[in-house]
Order: sequence, then C-alpha cells, then structure tokens
Amino acid sequence: MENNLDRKDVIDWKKILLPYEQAVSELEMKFGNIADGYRKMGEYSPIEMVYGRVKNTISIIDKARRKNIPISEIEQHIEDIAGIRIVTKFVEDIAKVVLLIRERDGKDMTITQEKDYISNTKKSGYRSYHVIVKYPIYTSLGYREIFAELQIRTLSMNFWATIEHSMRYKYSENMPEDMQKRLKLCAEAAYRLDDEMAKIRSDIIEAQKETEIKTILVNEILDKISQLHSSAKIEEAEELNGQFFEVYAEDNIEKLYNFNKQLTVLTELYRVHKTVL
Ligand code: 0O2
Repeated sequence: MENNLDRKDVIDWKKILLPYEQAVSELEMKFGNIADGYRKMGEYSPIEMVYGRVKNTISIIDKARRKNIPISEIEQHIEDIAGIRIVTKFVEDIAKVVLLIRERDGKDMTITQEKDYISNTKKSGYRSYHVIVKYPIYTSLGYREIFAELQIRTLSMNFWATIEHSMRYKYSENMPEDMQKRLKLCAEAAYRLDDEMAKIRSDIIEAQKETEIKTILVNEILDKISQLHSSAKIEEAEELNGQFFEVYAEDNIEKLYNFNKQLTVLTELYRVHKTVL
C-alpha cells in the first residue's frame, strides 16, 4: 500500500489545511448561531452544541493508506478532513437538524451524500447521522470548494463515540475482543438512555422553555430598572428593584410577565414625562 504515498513529494500541509480550518470555523459559527437564535426567541433549540475539528495529518495519512488514496488526491477523496459535530439532546431532534441542513442545500453548501448510521448502526455500535457537503470558501489563498462532514448525533451517542474513538486510537486496528465487547455493551446502554430520554422529552422541553422565557424576562426587567437608574430616577429604580426581588422570589412566571408589562408602561411614562419637561 505504501506505493500510493509518493514519499518524495513534500506536502505543504499548512496550505492544504488552511481552507479546512477556515471552513470549520465558519460552519461552527453558522450552526452555533442557529442554536443561539432559537434560545433568544425563548424557543427550544434542536441543536444543543456545535464543535468542529480539522482531521490531523496522522489521521489523514492513515486514512489515505487504508483507502489506497494517493496523497495528492486526498482533497478529492477524503470527505471528512473538515468535521463538524452537531450534538442534540434527543434522537428526534436529529431529523430536525437534518432538515435545517437540507434547507441550505444549493445555497451556502451543497449536499453530496447522507449516511444514516442510526437506522443502520455500525458493527462497532457507532450511531450518528452524517451529511457530507461541498462548501465554498474564500481564503487568503483564493476561492476553493472543499468537502466537509456534518455528524449529527445525540449527547449520548457523542459520549459513546468519543470514548470509543480514543480506545480505537489507543489500540490502532487491534482492539482486544474483550474491549470491543465492553464497548458494545456501552453502546447498548447509550441506546437505552436515548430511548428513556425520548419518553420524557416533552416534559424536559417544557421545563427548558420555561427557564429560557424566565431568563429573557428577568434580563428585560433588570435592563429597564437599570435604564431608569441611569436616567436619574434613582429612588423609583431602587423601589422597583426591591419589588422585582419580591416577585422573583414567588417563582411565578405569570407574575414576572405582569411585572415586566407594568415596568414597560412605567418606563414609557417616565420617558414621555422627560420629553415634555
Ligand atoms: P476520525 O479520527 O474521527 O477522523 P466509507 O468509505 O464511507 O465506508 P469513511 O470515509 O471512513 O468510510 O466514512 P465513515 O465510516 O462514515 O466514517 C467517517 C467518520 O465517522 C470517522 O472518521 C469517524 O469520525 C466517524 N466514525 C465512523 N465509524 C465510527 C466508529 O465506529 N466509531 C467512532 N468513534 N467513530 C466512527 P475516521 O477517519 O474513521 O476517524
């Protein structure tokens, strides 16, 4: 197999990897922003977290050897040099994330392949949904189109894959059978965890939504009180601050909502009063 790697060719890895590094950082930001958008609207986000990595040179060389790919052709044939992990809480959210990606097809990325390792769990126990895209990128080196692999999986699938990956790395191709069996058992436990969580999904989402709405309300209230304070309505602001803590202690979202409404009217009144004077 070694004859596939022309050992005389000196590869400028920095130059090869630069567009992938930039693509990973752009894609992390794009999907991270979607999650932030949901949260800012007080809505449940199907995306829990996003992180990416550029495959390291050792993994690229090993994969090229495994697949008989000449190093000069890695960019055309290795599709996961840029990898983005989009992690969800629940299995059900994976389909929603895939839809979000499909909506972008032909816009800022082009889907070339989808691999469903959730319906078709790998022999190792690996579960994840992969979408391979072509991603256009403008770097200091000019315009390029590169492959990126978006791996969508739950927290539980991600936990298992991360541990299994480090074991695979440790043992290279020769993982002891006993370890393989134990990892399979862990994969089954991860599957059961996803299954149990799915049953209480709606309760969890409801609780999370309430927390997000409460955070938005509290931020708005504190913002209005601080605006009053900085516009010299010191006594009024202090009085309202005290009232806020009383309402907050009651742990009743309806009351917080009404307090915020009253505060909006009050700040508006003070604003009009100030303008008239
Ligand atoms: P790394 O170190 O993460 O970069 P194919 O020709 O499609 O069969 P390919 O290109 O390897 O083979 O695609 P596949 O099987 O979809 O794997 C792509 C990536 O998915 C892997 O990259 C892993 O990141 C992840 N993956 C696939 N199978 C497993 C598994 O059994 N366990 C874990 N932990 N991850 C897996 P690399 O290059 O293998 O590894």
